[in-house]
Amino acid sequence: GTGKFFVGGNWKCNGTKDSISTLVSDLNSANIESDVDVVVSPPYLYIDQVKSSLTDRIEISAQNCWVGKGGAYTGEISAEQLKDIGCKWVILGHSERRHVIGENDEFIGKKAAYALNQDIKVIACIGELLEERESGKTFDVCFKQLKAFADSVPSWENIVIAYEPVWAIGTGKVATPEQAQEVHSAVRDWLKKNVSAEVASSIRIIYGGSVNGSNCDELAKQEDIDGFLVGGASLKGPEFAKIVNSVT
Ligand code: G2H
Repeated sequence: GTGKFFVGGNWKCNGTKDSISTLVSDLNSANIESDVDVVVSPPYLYIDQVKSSLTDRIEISAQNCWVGKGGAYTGEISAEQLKDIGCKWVILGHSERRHVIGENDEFIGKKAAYALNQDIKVIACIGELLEERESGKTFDVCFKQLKAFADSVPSWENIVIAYEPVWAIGTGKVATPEQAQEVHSAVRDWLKKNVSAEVASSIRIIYGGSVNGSNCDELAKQEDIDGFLVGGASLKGPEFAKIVNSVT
């Protein structure tokens, strides 16, 4: 890829005030290469704590947001509120929200459009289930998910695409560098045909799914892998820093 290397840490529903304070101080003291964008995504409740203690070198993302303007939506958090608290990014379409919570393509596309309109940048996740891969549907599924974003977003300028094969998430079964590269390259090709050559060549396509300190270097060497979205391994400061520094 051509964009700046991008590494996100998705903390998911993990952490306490104490464990997050330790993680933040590990991140603050880590040596981070200059040529990489780094973002961490704490649970909503801890964003303010992280924002007030973490180095500005690392930006903050939410893991979700409401689909429109805030109001009578019990339990939800709006893009306006994320912006208010200094959060620059939001992860949308993560497989856990698609497959555990039940969000569909259209709803996720609307969320992306609304967040972008509020100046929140989007980490747009796509990826196939194991049975979809095994029945040869990987590209169909990823392209359908991409199309839902394409149909609703005003521009791709503030979007990073995360390819996260569901069978590789939290399972320890990382995609091989070749498997990831194959999909990343197909995604870029889809964007070229369906959006524009400019977007296809400039957008960052990052890989997620059991990335760790031992497999990051091989993955990072692939031509179309522009960074990572890291779950489990992002909860350990030194290991996350190693992944951030796998920029080639
Ligand atoms: C994929 C990834 C981070 P993990 O969900 O988004 O998690 O690295 O734990 O597989």
